[in-house]
Amino acid sequence: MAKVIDGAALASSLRQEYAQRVSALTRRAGIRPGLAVILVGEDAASAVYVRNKVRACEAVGIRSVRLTRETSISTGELVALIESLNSDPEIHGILVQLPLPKHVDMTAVLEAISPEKDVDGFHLYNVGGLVVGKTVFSPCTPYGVCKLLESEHIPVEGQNVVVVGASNIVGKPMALMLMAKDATVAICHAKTRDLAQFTILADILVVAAGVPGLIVPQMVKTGAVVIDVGINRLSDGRIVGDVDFEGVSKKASYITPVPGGVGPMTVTMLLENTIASAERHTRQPAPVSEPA
Ligand code: L34
Repeated sequence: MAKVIDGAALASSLRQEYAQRVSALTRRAGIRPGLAVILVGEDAASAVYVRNKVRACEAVGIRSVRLTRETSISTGELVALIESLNSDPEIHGILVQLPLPKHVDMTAVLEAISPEKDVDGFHLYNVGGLVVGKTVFSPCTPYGVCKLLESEHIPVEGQNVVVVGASNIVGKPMALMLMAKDATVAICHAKTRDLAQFTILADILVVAAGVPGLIVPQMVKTGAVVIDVGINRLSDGRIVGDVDFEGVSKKASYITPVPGGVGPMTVTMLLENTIASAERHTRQPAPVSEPA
């Protein structure tokens, strides 16, 4: 039976550390990290995620500003809102919750965010940084997955990693981050023929496809580490990932649950990025050691 990786527990222990980092920053530099979260429209899942983010900010002492806008907002109006946040010295992080309504030019919106405040890591500058290994802000979901692997001391170097899903939010940055740790990475997606032929080779299988029940035990190597990034709401109200948790648990060595796995870590990495942004803003590195 696989060990279930408790993302909620790791998230809460990291948040205790972050609360101390926030109070140290306030003591040392008189700065309180500030995050602006922009939520457009009525997407129910987005509303839940944003609520979780705002609550998590409160719990560690980050000031959060939740800006909700109607679905009808134009690209220009969103860009103007972002520009005002770019020049607000009390805001260290700006996040536009995705997905945006179809009529909004997402690329234009993401490029409007100052790269120094882009705590999601979605601006082209930060995407490029990730590609060449000079990351400023790591995208929160794949960053959270890396922290989960580290916390369990799961080696990545030289391992076969298969990422299922090639989105800009999860799949692509995930592949880059694990490549940077010297894994052998394959990315599969909706057009991949015979998915099982790839997944069966994975020592570490990261699934972010948004298809409930996509990964069944026959597709998983015995002893594999299975990270389920999917969050699907079934018609009966249940929330499940992309992996047949019951079945795959019997074959894997580690598995993440949904909920309580990657989701809470996504939120937690946003806190870390926001604090790091505020720390950078002071341009004063923390003292390496206390004077005797
Ligand atoms: N800009 N858009 C932007 N940044 C992001 O990092 C996200 N993502 C994804 C969707 N859009 C985004 C999130 O915030 C997914 N995501 C996210 C955030 C929080 C949780 C899941 C996904 C989360 O809190 N999950 C809980 C359960 C939540 C529930 O009840 O539905 C969990 O335990 O998995």
